[in-house]
Amino acid sequence: MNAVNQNNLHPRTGDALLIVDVQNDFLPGGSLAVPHGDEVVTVLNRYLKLFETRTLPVYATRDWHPAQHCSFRAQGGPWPPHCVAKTSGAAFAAALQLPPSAVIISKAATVEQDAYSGFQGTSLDQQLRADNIRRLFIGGLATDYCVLNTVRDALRLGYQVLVLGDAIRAVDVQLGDGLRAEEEMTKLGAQRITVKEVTG
Ligand code: VGL
Ligand code: ZN
Repeated sequence: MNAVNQNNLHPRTGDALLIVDVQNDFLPGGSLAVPHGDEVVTVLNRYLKLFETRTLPVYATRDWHPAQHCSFRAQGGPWPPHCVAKTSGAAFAAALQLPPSAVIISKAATVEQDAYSGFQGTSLDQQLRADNIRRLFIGGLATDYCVLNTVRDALRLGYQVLVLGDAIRAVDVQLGDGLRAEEEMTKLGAQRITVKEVTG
């Protein structure tokens, strides 16, 4: 990676950090634990510091399900109950240093709708447009579900997308799901970056 490319990765006006679903239920010990999900937090905290230093906006999505959500097994869905609104499982990871100014985007908050993408059924696109955001730094959980679908929608909506490769982890229901998701995001036009390339 040459110096010019490194420089282009520095957060600047028009950029936002978009943190996807870093919630207790997706961390080890949670009801839908993503293997090594907790490892994204320290990397995301480094990005949070970079964005805060530059007074650039931070967005954080969260799964915010009702207790009888359609994605839960009791209702015929694929998942154990997780991220029930207002429970500790739905809270952001305690170690994640979200600033008070972070814009919180709640999704899949009605019984009948699931949403893997932070754009689905939310005002995320409108808010990003109002903030004049053109480029998104996207990391969080899980690579093969909410990160993948958020990245797909972001690209479709015309945002430039940098996927934080060392700040995502996969559920891997099927072995290789996470790697396939990363390949798809790259194929669709997202650029995979690591924090070392941004700060180094
Ligand atoms: C997610 C499964 C179910 C995610 C949300 O945040 O990736 N995965 N609900
Ligand atoms: Zn969910």
